[in-house]
Amino acid sequence: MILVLLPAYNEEHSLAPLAGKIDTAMRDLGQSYRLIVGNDGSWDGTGEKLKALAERYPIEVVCHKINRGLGETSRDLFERAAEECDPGDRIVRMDCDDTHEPRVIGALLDKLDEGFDVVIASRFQSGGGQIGVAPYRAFISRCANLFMKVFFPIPGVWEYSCGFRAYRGEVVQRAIATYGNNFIQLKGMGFTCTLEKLIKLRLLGARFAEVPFVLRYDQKKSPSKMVSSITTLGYMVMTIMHYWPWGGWRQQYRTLRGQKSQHG
Ligand SMILES: Nc1nc2c(ncn2[C@@H]2O[C@H](COP(=O)(O)OP(=O)(O)O)[C@@H](O)[C@H]2O)c(=O)[nH]1
Ligand SMILES: [Mg+2]
Repeated sequence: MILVLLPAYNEEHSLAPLAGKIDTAMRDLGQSYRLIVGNDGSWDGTGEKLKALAERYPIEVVCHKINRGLGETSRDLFERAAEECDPGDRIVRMDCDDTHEPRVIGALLDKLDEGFDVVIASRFQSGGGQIGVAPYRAFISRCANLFMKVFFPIPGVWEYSCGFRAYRGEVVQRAIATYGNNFIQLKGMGFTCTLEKLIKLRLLGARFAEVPFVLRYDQKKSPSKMVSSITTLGYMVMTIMHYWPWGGWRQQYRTLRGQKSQHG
């Protein structure tokens, strides 16, 4: 079983094409799947669109009446997935804006099967890239990813900011059992949660890999909701929280892992 998590904020135009493409990809792979969509206080036609799509596709909707942001929505989606999945199931998280092509899911799952816990769809692997991204945005994104590579080096990982990833169900369950509400702690910090999940899983000893992926920003049907100021602030706050010498995450969770292994 594959659980596909889709955080959605005003994505009325991309949900139908995306759901159709996910369904085709899953049929091609011979996989059963369920979509869990976080409708985060959308005020366009997202809610009605989801009701109509639920008649054709296996869709569950987690609804926020007011917009709570990507952090809180991701927390709800990952907690729901952890509750619903068996340890051997896989969880895929993608954007809802039709820029993440579902046919990449096959390569993500194949790589998970090689023994990785998290596989990232990466613009920075050979064969990957991006179409339709403005040069300024591409530059900012490259700088942000290099910043993350320097401060949070993870072997095999170059793509930190793209949310299109596959996770082994068991590793997400373990993360939520360990961190509780703090799996995604920086909830009000824009898109920082995408990086925070990687770091928290890294602290648990997860194994990471990437597969090449082309971001199709030329297909984007809604304006970007990325607020670069708050996300940049979030990255800085995260770096401080991680490295803080008196009880920062690195120290705190290293101790926690040590205690767990001592108690078997
Ligand atoms: N639930 C929720 N999802 C959001 C919010 N902001 C953005 N998203 C979703 O998160 C994903 C990433 O946002 P997007 O605008 O595509 O960012 P970009 O691709 O980096 O320009 C999309 O699926 C959005 O619908 C939010 O406030 N709440
Ligand atoms: Mg997007």
